[in-house]
Amino acid sequence: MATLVCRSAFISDVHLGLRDCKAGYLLDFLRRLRCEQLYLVGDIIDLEALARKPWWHPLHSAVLAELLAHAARGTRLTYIPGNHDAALRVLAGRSVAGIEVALDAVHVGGDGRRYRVSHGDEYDPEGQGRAWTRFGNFMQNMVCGANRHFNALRGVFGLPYLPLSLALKAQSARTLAYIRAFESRVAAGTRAAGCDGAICGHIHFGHVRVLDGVLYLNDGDWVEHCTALIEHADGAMELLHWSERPAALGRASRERVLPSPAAVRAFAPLGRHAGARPALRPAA
Ligand SMILES: [Mn+2]
Repeated sequence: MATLVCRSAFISDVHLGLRDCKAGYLLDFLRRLRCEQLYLVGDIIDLEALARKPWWHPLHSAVLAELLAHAARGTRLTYIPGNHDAALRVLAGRSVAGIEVALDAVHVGGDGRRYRVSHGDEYDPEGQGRAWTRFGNFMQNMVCGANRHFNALRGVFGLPYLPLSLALKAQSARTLAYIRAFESRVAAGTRAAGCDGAICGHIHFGHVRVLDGVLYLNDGDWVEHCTALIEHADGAMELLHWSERPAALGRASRERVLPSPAAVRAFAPLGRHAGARPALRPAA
């Protein structure tokens, strides 16, 4: 089994306990991953959904077991709860089964860059956050339902998993406006905090970009897009899509941030960037 060796890795918005969590793909990613530090950037267990409608799958238990196995092997694990697992914030400052729980963290990259790591819901303004949640729930039901049928059909024909909502999100002006505004608020907050970059999740839209002089790195989600952010030994950051066909979606190095051709196709707004570079393969 090919392993993916890196310095650190960031995943968020796994939503264990939600039917649409892509636990199988995440399990494959975690079993191949070998890193020094693994950050769980919020919404890992969807306590909100579980309170509404209790549902669980053995694969979701397997994901938890694999995370504990990482901790047992010596990987440093940091769990930063999000808004769907906010109840776990009371454990901040404690170590649970070898996993450090924190409200946020500062990650120092291999190249010396300082990143503020947080789930990202703190950048949702009160009113807009609620409107987004309502709209998000509507989208969630619509898109995840359609996504499930779409990919079940693709599976019948032997085609690999393809997140349907990427295309839909890129088509929705309202969604894109929300994403852009969120990214701007994160960038402003990061600059004010004196960090070189932000690493977050929350909006289920993985993205690597320079914004107002800081790096905006969103690790995406495992409900639809199956993306993770990994850091190479030299500090380069890379957003990966992980299903039957793993692909690099974007990469940030010390000098510049450039999207891969896959990202240009998948994330329409990135198409403005010139000089896309070839996709990078995960370490074999
Ligand atoms: Mn969230």
